[in-house]
This record gives sequence, structure tokens and C-alpha cells, in this order.
Amino acid sequence: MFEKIKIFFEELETDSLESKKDVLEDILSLAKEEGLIEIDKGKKVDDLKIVQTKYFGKKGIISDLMKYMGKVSNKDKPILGKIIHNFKTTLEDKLNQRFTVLKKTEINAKLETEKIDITLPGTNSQRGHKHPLTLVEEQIKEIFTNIGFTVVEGFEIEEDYYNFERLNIPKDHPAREMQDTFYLNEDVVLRTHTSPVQARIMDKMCPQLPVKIIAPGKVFRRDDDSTHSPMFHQIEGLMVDKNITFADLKGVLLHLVKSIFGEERKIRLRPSYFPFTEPSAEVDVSCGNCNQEGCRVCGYTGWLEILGSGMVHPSVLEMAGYNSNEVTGFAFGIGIERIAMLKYGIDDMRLLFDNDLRFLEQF
Ligand code: 2U9
Repeated sequence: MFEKIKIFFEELETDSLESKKDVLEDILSLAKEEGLIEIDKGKKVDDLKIVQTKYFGKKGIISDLMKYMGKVSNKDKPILGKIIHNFKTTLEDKLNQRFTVLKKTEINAKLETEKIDITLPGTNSQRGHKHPLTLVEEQIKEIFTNIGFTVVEGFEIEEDYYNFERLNIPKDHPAREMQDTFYLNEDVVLRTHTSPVQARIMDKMCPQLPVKIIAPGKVFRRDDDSTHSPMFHQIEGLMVDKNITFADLKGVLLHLVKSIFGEERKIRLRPSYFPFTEPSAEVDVSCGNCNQEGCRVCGYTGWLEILGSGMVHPSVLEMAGYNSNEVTGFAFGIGIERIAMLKYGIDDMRLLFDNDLRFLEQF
């Protein structure tokens, strides 16, 4: 086709286009038919793009035709322009129509194959859950709030005075030695127990009675092995009132132990020593693993040590402003990790702090 046009213009030479315009129109009419067929043959948008480039591209047929505009006389320019314009718009319209149809078809096909069944059940994201230490802490808090105790929290960074002096721990007591305590400076420590919380509350409340509080929280000691961690969690309890006796302490602790481990469990109190309680007792729970027949868990004793307790030392009451002749109290301290280890059969405390999902997912 293009050859024909070339020859046509070569032969045109000095003749005017006007007289031979029919010949050119015939040539281009044929070319137009060819183009329309090519457009119809395109079955995909990409096929059409190839045809589009062939006719409308920078080096396409229409661009070639336009070059003759510069070669014909001024008089012939409008005639040639009209012929080219007609050729161009016919193909352009046809191309646009075809593009619209094919694009629609392709979108429909895509929608058909990528159809989403919105009635299918969704994939659930995995739910997290509470850490075993949180579970135990929450259970113990609930047991005590149910019998009228209030939960109080205090500072993890504490004055030496409240952490030790107020708990009747004199300067030369072994618990104050550097290997046990993280000192921030001479007068400030990371609290080694939550007892300073209770000491501060007694300051605030005195002479009000009763004091009936539990203090949960993190505590810090320079210790690290399978049964000790430099940071661990405690819940300490304190009850101060007139006529509080050792029997009250025993009753509350029995209730606590049965609530955590089960009604069938027993407790045993062994004499002990703490600077802040007098008398003091360590509390054991009957071994649930062997029903006290003796096993590895309880070291063949039938008993498991779980907490420390005692009657508040008169000096501790006096320092808070209470008259120790009129007022008595009991106190106890529970290591939450120890309870969690016994409750869930965990043999290494460090597992509680590793945050390994294979471990945590079991609770
Ligand atoms: C005040 C007065 C007395 C809190 C007590 C214990 C006994 C005790 C340990 C248990 C395991 C610490 O986490 S542990 O290592 N605690 O044995 N704690 S009596 O006595 C207090 C507290 C506050 C004002």
C-alpha cells in the first residue's frame, strides 16, 4: 500500500493533486479497509496496541503520510489534509471503539477468574493470652479482694529507709549486703521486697484501723539460677487491727492455699525468722503430686514450701505510729514465680522470663 502512495506522489511531480485526487482517495480507501480489518482481528488489548503503533506511532503510516504535506503545493495542501484527516479519523474511531470493547471483555474475564466468595469463613488471627505470672497474680489478688483486702502499689526504686530500716532490718543484717541488694546510691535501692509499700501505707493511715492490704509487684535481688531471678514478683499482705492473732493468719493462709491449689490441700507452719515478724513461720502446702506419699517434686517430704509469714514485729508497728500494746497484725510474703512453678509444674524459673512462645502457648 505504501509503495503505491510513494509511486503516486513521484508521478504527481508538477501536476496538481486536484485532478488526481480520486486516485489517491482510492488507494487510501483500500488502505483504510485493510486497517479496519486489522483492527477487527485484534482479540486482545495488546494486539490492538500493535495496530495502533503501526498506524499512529511516531514512525507509523499516518506520520509518513503527513510528510507529503510538506511536498505538495500550497494549493494542494488542504486537499491532501482532508484526505489524510478522513483516513485518520476513521481508523481512530474504530480503534477507540475496539479498545473499549476489548478492555471491558478483559476486565469481565478477570472478575470472573478472581471472584471472591464472601460467604467463606474468614481466617481468624491468633489471639494472645495472659502470661502465667499474670494469671497467678490476678488469681491471688481476687482471692484477697473477695475477703476485704485492698490492692496497693508503690515504688520499685525505694529509699533504703523504707526498704530496710522501717522493716526492722538493721544496718548489719545479712539481707542488706551488697550481694543481695541493687544499690542505686547509698540511700536508694531497687526494692528487695514490696514491704516498703505497706510501711508507707501504715504511715498514711495511722491511727486508722484496720489496715488490710496486699501489695503486688516486681522486686529485685542479686540472684540468678534455676530457682532465682534478679527480678521476680511478690505479693505481700498485711492486716493490722485490734485483736489480730496468729489464728487469723493461719485461717487466711489456709483459705489462700485451698483457693489456689484445691480444697483437699493442707498447710503446715514451721517456725522461722524474719526481722519484720515475730513470731515468724514458713508455710508449706501438702504435695499434690504424690498426695504426701513422697516424690521427687517434694523431695520425698510430702510438703512444698510456698510462703513466709508472721505476726508484725512490735517495732514495725511502733515506727508507723501504732501502739503495739493495743494493736497487732499479721503479714505474709508470697513469691509469685514459686506459686506459678508449683501450680503449672515448671521446673526452671528462667522459662517464665524467656518469653518463648512454645512455652507461653501452653497456658
Ligand atoms: C510490713 C511488715 C511485715 C512481709 C513478709 C515474708 C514473711 C516472707 C518471702 C516469701 C517468698 C519473700 O518472695 S519471697 O522470697 N517473704 O517470707 N514476708 S512476712 O512482712 C511484712 C511486710 C510489711 C510492714
